[in-house]
Amino acid sequence: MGAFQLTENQIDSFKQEGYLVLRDFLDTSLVEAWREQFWVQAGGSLEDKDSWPVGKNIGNLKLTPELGGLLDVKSIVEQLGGEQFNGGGCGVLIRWPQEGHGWQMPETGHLDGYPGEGCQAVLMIGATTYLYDVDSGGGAFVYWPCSHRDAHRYFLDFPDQIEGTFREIPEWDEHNWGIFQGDSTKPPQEFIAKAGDVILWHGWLSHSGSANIQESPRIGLFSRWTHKNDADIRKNLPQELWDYWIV
Ligand SMILES: O=C(O)CCC(=O)C(=O)O
Ligand SMILES: [Fe+2]
Repeated sequence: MGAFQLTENQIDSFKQEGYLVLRDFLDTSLVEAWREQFWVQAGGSLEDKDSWPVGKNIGNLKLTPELGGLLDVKSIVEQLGGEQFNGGGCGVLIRWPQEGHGWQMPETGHLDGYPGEGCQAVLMIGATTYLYDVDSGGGAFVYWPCSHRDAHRYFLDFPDQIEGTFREIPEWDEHNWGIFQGDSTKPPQEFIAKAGDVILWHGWLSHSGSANIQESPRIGLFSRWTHKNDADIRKNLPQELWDYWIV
């Protein structure tokens, strides 16, 4: 059997909404192998809450094989970017339970690709999965459907702000990342998912972490891709949102 490919409908939905959820995408055996590596490197065990390294800096965890290096994931990224996308390196982001806290949907998200938000580059696409099931209020990845189109419009209006100088404009003080949310943006959604479900998200999709008031740690794996010609893209922003893609 060949590597995984998205259907036309899935591609259309990704383009329209800026994200695509792939349920039950990863093998259970892979997720189990990652869990084992996670607890060895982080210290502790899921069963013993007192052993959790909450608040400790557990350094850069490295779970292999990396999410972005999996054949099926690479195959999708190639299907969308035609070998022009670089990356796939994977970060592990943990949201330990904060029981007793209230839960609120975050008010605004952010775009990755700016210092303090991961890599410094125009992000093309991200992929996220969890090592354990995440229910509502369980520290889910939160995203604003269709907001990639508003971010695109924003950058076409203010191309020099692609470098991150939007943080120096007066509107930033009041609206913060909300400046990227316009008429297309839909209300935020939590990525509520089983371990091994995957969400693909466009690099300009506003997103955020959220508080975990459930009992299980939210252990998220994040892979991100930039474009091989990132420097050119900054100088020539895509006039059509999909200019640097092959879909
Ligand atoms: O933890 C999350 O769900 C989101 C994290 C995030 O957006 C980031 O690290 O860029
Ligand atoms: Fe982010």
